[in-house]
Parts: sequence; C-alpha cells; structure tokens
Amino acid sequence: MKAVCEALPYVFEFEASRTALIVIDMQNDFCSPGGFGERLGNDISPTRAIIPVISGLLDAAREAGLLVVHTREGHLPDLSDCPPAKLERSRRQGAGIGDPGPMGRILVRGERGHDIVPELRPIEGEIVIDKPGKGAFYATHLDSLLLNRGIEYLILCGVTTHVCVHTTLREANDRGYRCLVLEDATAAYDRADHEAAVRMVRQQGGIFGWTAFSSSWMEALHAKDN
Ligand code: C5J
Repeated sequence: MKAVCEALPYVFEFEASRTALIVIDMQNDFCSPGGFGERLGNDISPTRAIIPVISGLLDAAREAGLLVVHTREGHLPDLSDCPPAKLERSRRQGAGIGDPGPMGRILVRGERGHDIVPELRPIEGEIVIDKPGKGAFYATHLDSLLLNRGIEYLILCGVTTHVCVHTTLREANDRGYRCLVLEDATAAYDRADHEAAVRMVRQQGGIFGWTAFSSSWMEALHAKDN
C-alpha cells in the first residue's frame, strides 16, 4: 500500500520500499564557519538551521529501513575533474577551489571542509556519492545504483535549494523519478533564492515534482505501518 503525504501541488504518494532519502551536500564547506560558502560572503546560518531537521529525517528513514544516500560536491586533489570555468569563477570570488582554508583545501576530497557535518555523518551501509558538479547524477553512478535497487521515489533535502538541490531534482525528474522536496529541510544562503526555488518545483501542476514539510513526510512514513 502506498503512503500518502500532504504536499503541494497535491498529495505525494510513495512506496517506502522504493523510496530513497537523498541528503545533498551537507558539508562543512557549505555549512561551517570558514568554508567555501562563508568565504564567498554568505551568511551560513540558514544552512546550519536545517541540520536538526535533517537529523530527524535520517532517524525516521533509518528506522523505516529506507535507502539513504548522501552526496558531497568536491574535486580530486589535482583538480583534474574541475572545469576551468568553475575554477576561474571561484577564484574571482575569493574562494578558489583547491586553495588552502581553515578546514584544508577548499572543496577538495579528503579535506575536512569536504566532509559531511558531524551531526549528519553517514552510518555504515549508507551510500556516499562524490560529485564534481552541482547535480548528483552528472559523472556519478547514482542512476544505476537507484535503478538496481528499484528506487522510484526520491525525497530531497540539503543545500543549496536553488543550486545543488535543484540541479539534482531536474536531473532526476528527466530520468523519471518522482521527487519530493522538503522545504524546511533545504536551504539557500538567501531566503529569496530558497523561496523562489521551492515555488518553481510545484508550479504548473508540479513541473519538477512536489514540495512538503518534513513533519508531513515523516507522518506519512509512520502511518503506513499503522
Ligand atoms: C553550491 C551547492 N551552492 N551544494 N553548491 O555551490 O549548492
């Protein structure tokens, strides 16, 4: 039987056994002082504020036995997977990818800045997808991994709503996944960017999918067993 979640533009129905929780880029570089996001001149408080909400989602997903996937944006130490255009733009903004920072080299795999924030650290058995781009499907094996497990429904949370969450959402939508974006478990540094991105998901009858609050999704997940 499908679980039914109150959502916009209309209810989101999902089968828990075919659902994955996708936690996007909750890394020190986007959420912690001295990271890439803050060095670009942003206030990181919105990205920190969703940490407890996502922690609750992880508890619920783990308890229900859902597939959990964490993603991390970053590059190889030699930056060979970083397009020159991306590198140049980061340098212009004073937060050059690969430059030294308080948490190691900015957006480089293996450095502390690239790590997921301690509160949301993956547990054994959870999947971590390292991605060089904004979308989690580009240059990764995420699609085959989900297909091989029969996943059809994606629950998206993380940062930032209008950049990596949206790019992943759009990639997933074109691949046929049914996507729900949790609006209180996603964040952008600028509230207006977040709100616009959330609105875009559900416009035109759900052009990219659905939006809901985390509590509604967790209630639906819980209710399926009762
Ligand atoms: C950005 C992301 N904003 N994870 N990355 O550069 O959204």
